[in-house]
Amino acid sequence: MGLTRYASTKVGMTDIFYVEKTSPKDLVIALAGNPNTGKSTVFNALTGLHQHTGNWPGKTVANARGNYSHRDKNFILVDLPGTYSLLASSVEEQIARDFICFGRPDATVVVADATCLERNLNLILQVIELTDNVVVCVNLIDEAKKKKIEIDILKLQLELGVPVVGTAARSGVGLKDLLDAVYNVSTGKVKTSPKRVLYPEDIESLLEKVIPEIDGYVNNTILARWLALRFIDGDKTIIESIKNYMADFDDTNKEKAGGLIN
Ligand SMILES: Nc1nc2c(ncn2[C@@H]2O[C@H](COP(=O)(O)OP(=O)(O)O)[C@@H](O)[C@H]2O)c(=O)[nH]1
Ligand SMILES: [Mg+2]
Repeated sequence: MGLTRYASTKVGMTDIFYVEKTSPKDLVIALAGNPNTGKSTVFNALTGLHQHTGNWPGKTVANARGNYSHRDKNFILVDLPGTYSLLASSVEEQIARDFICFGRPDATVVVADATCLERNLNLILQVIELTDNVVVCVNLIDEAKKKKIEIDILKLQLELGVPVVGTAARSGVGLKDLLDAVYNVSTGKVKTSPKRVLYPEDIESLLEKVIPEIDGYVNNTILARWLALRFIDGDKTIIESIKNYMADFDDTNKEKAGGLIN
């Protein structure tokens, strides 16, 4: 029966992903990015005074959530810890990964630094590997301009297959376009076609064997591929997260998943 219950409601998730909504129609947006890309600046510009901060449950990592409205919708923005990757090698990376993976936000915005885009692409590609609903916010375009760096936003959008918006968040430039892009992706008005990394043949053929083992329990082919990649990678933290966050993943399945890793 897979994870239908989990996927269609948020029942069964532990506190860490609990996002309080004022209406079931509220949309949850995750804000990811490398440290110092302007994530908090974007967060503050969009949510203003409508925010609250604390720690992630059980962790000493800061957690900020806030609300904003755009057109006919209310959005809840969750500021994830700044990370360079989602490979869960630190508690920050694990929170960011698990929120995107198991918290199932309606869209994820990846804030990137226009002055060193290449370094930021690592995280962007990892997020795209995990979910379709991604908007890339290339921030600090004012700084890039000063350094004579020009970003071809449309080309980047074509290459990635998800909407890309250029912003200078500190001065509010491009935020309206960002709001529109987030609205369109999270409401499904715009369908993305993310370009996913294709791995060497030996890995792809392993994936073909592992994915069907997982498919029955994960009602989402992207997630199945991503989980299979983690299993092949030998990532044991993902087993812990599955046990914690996938309510319908019963003991037999957990053992099976554990077996795949060994
Ligand atoms: N010039 C410029 N500075 C920015 C912009 N966005 C953020 N900053 C500055 O970059 C620094 C890091 O921003 P912050 O929002 O704290 O980054 P975070 O670590 O990703 O949350 C701060 O000094 C911001 O004022 C921008 O678009 N242009
Ligand atoms: Mg910050």
